[in-house]
Amino acid sequence: MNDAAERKLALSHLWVAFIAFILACFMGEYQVLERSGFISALNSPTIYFASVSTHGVLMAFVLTTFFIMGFGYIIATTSLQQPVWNKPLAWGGFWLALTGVMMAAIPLLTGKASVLYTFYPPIIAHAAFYLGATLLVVGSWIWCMIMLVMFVQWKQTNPGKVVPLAMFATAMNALLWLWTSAGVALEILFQLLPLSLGWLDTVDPGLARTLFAWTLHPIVYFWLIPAYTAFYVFVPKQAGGFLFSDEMARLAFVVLAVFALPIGFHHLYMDPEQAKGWKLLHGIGTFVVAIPTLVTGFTVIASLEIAGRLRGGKGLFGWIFSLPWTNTMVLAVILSLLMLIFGGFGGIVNASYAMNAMIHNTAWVPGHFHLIFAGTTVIMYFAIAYYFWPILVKKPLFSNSMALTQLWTWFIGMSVLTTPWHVLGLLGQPRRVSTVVYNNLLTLAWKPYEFMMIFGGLLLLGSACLFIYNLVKTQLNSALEISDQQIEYAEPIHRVESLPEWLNDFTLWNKVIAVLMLISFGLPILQFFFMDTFGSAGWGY
Ligand code: HAS
Ligand code: CU
Repeated sequence: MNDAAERKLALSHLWVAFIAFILACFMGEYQVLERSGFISALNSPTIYFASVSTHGVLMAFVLTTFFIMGFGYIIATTSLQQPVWNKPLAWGGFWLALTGVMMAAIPLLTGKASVLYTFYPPIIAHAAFYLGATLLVVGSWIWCMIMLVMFVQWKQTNPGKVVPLAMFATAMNALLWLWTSAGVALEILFQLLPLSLGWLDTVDPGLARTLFAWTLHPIVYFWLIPAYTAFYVFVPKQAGGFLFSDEMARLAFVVLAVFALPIGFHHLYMDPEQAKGWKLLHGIGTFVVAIPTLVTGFTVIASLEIAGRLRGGKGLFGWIFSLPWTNTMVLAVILSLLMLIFGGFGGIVNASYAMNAMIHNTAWVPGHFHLIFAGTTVIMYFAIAYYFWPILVKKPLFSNSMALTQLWTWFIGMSVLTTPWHVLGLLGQPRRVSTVVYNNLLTLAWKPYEFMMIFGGLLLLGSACLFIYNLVKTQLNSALEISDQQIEYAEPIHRVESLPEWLNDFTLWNKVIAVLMLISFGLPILQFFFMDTFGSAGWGY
């Protein structure tokens, strides 16, 4: 990246993401302390719910959206070798999204939007929260448009050529996000915002939850795709080898996008508003969307094996030890995959209709998503940042060993935090409680696990501080600038000379998504308009 303006654009996005992240980490540690009940001076459900709502919004919406936008600008310019299309518009998207975040922050921090990151009605927040969320989404739509325009422009100037894998995945993610965010946009526009402004007296929470489910599943793949992109396009090269299969990677991204969208009802298995047939249909789709993750695991491990053997590793497992474990990208992918084993296993339990009854709305669920999002996914955000920072600020990384310590402590901290969380869920602890004020044998059995979670949280907080410290020190380093470092993309072991259009373009897939969405959400949403359902008045704010 030689253009200073483009580096500034990417850095600004990434800094907003990481500032949101570090603030949210402090809140996370406060929350485990508060919930444990060990420090009775804290004991304020009001502060707890304001904090947990802000933590969730910062992590799930601000860290992710800004990170993905910054990541996208870097991928698009470096893989396509063309400048960002319409930079003023890109900055417009940035400022719009940031204004949205600031706007939502006021009600969040003053306890007027303690509605958690899923903001299910009938609890209702101050209108500024919904307006802020809307601006954040609209800002991200601008990014989507820029990604898709750059994708199309490149294809027009390079007819018949294969779109670089990194850009294929990023543009796919932009398309996925446009579809994904439509559900929550409809919910906010037609239900939550009018209700919070007093223009409506009641809303149908069943419809709201259905619209939110439209967004809630694919959004997790929107967060995940940059991590998988790094798995495929950076890891093999950093490990000293080749990508096992470029085509397999594309297929994984296609299946992720196409099947992530029509399957939100596994979040509603225990809800009454949808019939069981629809839930079963979405349940089957949920298992289908686990397949690209299995394919990804296979391809990435195969790529690592190629690298390990090229580096002299022998035997069935010897190649693992000859991998460059001191390379941040390689260490991160290993730790990420390890967390994916149990995080993914938890996901399969959740997705199994009958077993969902056992864990739904228990502490198991935050255990699942902290492990697979904050673990598997975010550890790759760190590795990407460590890789990009020297290129963006043109200075060497302040400390590689500190980065390695940070990745290990994040992994250990996340394991120490989420293992007890899963157990607590199985012991029947509900999710989303601020504290337990009564003592009986059941709740007393929760105590040791909550105690462990405080340590997990502390390790994570320390790790997060190391991460930010390393980036700041890198940027403020007065050492000589390095000017020649460029982003290096992995080569596939078999060069791809040409591809069928369906692996090089989205037109077909966009149509397939439209049909699948119509099938899986058409009637389930329409029913609310021809059945008499009860409305519910908003409460809270
Ligand atoms: Fe999930 C709830 C099902 C993946 C995030 N999920 C959530 C929520 C979030 C979330 C945020 O079906 C909470 C929403 C809320 O607040 O209510 N999830 C799944 C399934 C998958 C899955 C089936 N989730 C994710 C990812 C997330 C995420 C990814 C974020 C990034 N999830 C559910 C369900 C619920 C749910 C239900 C609702 C629960 C309820 O009742 O409320 C799958 O995509 C997972 C597939 C993964 C695998 C793992 C394969 C393992 C591999 C590793 C191999 C590594 C090796 C080690 C061998 C099947 C590939 C190699 C080692 C070396 C040294 C080289
Ligand atoms: Cu889901």
